[in-house]
Amino acid sequence: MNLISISGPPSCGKTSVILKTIEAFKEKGLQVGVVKFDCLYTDDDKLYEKAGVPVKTGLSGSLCPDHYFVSNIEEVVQWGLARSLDVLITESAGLCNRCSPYLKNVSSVCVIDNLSGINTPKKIGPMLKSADIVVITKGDIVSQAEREVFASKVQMANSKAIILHVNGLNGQGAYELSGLLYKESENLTTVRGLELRYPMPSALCSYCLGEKRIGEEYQLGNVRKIDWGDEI
Ligand SMILES: Nc1nc2c(ncn2[C@@H]2O[C@H](COP(=O)(O)OP(=O)(O)OP(=O)(O)O)[C@@H](O)[C@H]2O)c(=O)[nH]1
Ligand SMILES: [Zn+2]
Ligand SMILES: [Zn+2]
Repeated sequence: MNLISISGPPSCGKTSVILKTIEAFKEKGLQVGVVKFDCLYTDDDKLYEKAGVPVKTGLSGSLCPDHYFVSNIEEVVQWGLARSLDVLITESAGLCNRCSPYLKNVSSVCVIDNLSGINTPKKIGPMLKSADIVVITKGDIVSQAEREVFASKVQMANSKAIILHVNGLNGQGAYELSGLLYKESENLTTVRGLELRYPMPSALCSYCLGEKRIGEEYQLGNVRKIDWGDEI
C-alpha cells in the first residue's frame, strides 16, 4: 500500500485536491481511502462518502492534531490494509504551525492557497518546510503575476519541494500530482519504527495541562516570556 500525507491550513483546498487526485488514481484502477484528522469538527467525511471513497475521521479535541496524528498513524495504516487499499491518504488540517504530521520516507504534501497572503509560507513552519510537494490552489482567482510571486515565496520557504499548481474546482494539475505520488514498488505494511521528519516541540506548561488561571504562580513547566527590556 502507498501512504500519502496531505496537510495544510483550514479551507485551503485539501479535500478538493484529494478528490480530484482520487479520480486520477481510480482511472489507473487503484483503490483509495482517506483518513481525515481535524481538531474539533469536520464534514469532509460526507464529501468522501458521496464520492464513494472509504473514509474514517479522527478528531483530536484538546490535543494538538499533529501529536494526535502520530499517536494514531499505525492503526490508520492497519485500517487501510484491512480494506485492501492501494493508496491510503491522510488529510490533516494544519492547525498547529509548530508541528507537522510528516514521516520520513512517506510522501508528504502541503496544500496552500494563493489567497493566504504572501508571508504565509514563512509562517506555517515544518508543515510547509519539510513537505516533498507543495500544492498551490485557487490560482483561478488571482493574476498570473500574483501566482508567480506566491510560488516564489513558497520555493524560498522550501527550496527542495516540487511546486505544483492544482485547481481544486476543475482538477487541473491533479493528474500530474497523482503521477508524482503513486509508487508501484511501495508496499508499506506498517509505520512502526519510522520517524517523524520534524520533532514536535516539547511545550509542556501548566496551560497544556488544562490550567486556566493567569499569573506567575500558576505558570509551571516550559514557560517563555517576551523580552520586554525596560518597556514595562
Ligand atoms: N476558486 C477556487 N476554489 C477552490 C479551489 N480549491 C478549493 N476551492 C474551494 O475552497 C473551499 C474549501 O475547499 P476544501 O477542499 O473543503 O478545503 P480543505 O482544505 O479540505 O478544508 P478543511 O478540511 O475544512 O480545512 C471550497 O469552497 C472549495 O470549493 C480552487 O482551486 N479554486
Ligand atoms: Zn478538507
Ligand atoms: Zn502542535
